[in-house]
Amino acid sequence: MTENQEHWIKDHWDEPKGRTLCVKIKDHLHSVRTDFQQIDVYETECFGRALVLDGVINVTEFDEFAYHEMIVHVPLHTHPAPRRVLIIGGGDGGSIREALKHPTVEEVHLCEIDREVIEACKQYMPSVAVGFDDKRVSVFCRDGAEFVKERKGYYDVIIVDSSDPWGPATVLFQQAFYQDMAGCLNDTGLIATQSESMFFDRSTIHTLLAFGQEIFAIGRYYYTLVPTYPSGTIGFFLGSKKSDPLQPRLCHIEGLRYYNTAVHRTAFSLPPFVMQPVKS
Ligand code: SPD
Repeated sequence: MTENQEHWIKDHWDEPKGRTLCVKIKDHLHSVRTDFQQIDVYETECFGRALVLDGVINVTEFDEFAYHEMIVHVPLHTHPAPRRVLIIGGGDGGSIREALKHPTVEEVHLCEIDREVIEACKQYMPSVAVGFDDKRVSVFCRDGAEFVKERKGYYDVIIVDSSDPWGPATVLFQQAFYQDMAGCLNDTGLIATQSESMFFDRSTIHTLLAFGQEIFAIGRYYYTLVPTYPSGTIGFFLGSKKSDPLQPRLCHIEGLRYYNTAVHRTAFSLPPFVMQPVKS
């Protein structure tokens, strides 16, 4: 690495804390500065293409399935018959792709603040940006925190497929936003939100669980394994008004690579350290 620094992606998320994850670059395919963030797409040496937002790896072709299948199929198999789904963030399209696999789903609304993320992924990551042309999908390039204030009682499932809690995503990790999402769901609705790593971000997880469990009848953290995120794992908060995420519907979707019913149940079994107090 030392001989050729500029040919490595050096993930910025954990760098201030003295750790990072490096991925060797073959080619820099795309670079654009938008009103919201810096967007880059790289061809990497061993993980296929990578979408990098403000210096942070958000998606690689190698392991995105492990993230998108778990952020989508866990809530959609928890709900008895999901019809209306809202995805906040998720401009790469991976969560749309997975949501459309559910036969009960009639509407998928994507609320992505940065249109350029969608455009970059349509052009450079076509295996992820699947489904934008499906007639069930509507795209809103808006601020998700504002969007959820407007649609009371409409959705069965809301998925917050966000980047890390800084820049445009900061507001998506706040209590007021969770309160507004609860208002945007119908009486049996539920949410799943990107909620960071149990190794590196336990105080964020504890905060989200504390207010999430006040707002929702059931609130739990579950996790997946993503080698190209710092610490190799990332998790989600699942907040539900009624359905118990530990009692999923059986999975009848063909061709999934990470999610199945056993993985769904196991993902909620946390090692004891996760809920232990964080030493400052
Ligand atoms: N530390 C990186 C976390 C990135 C989470 N966002 C992924 C978006 C994939 N649709």
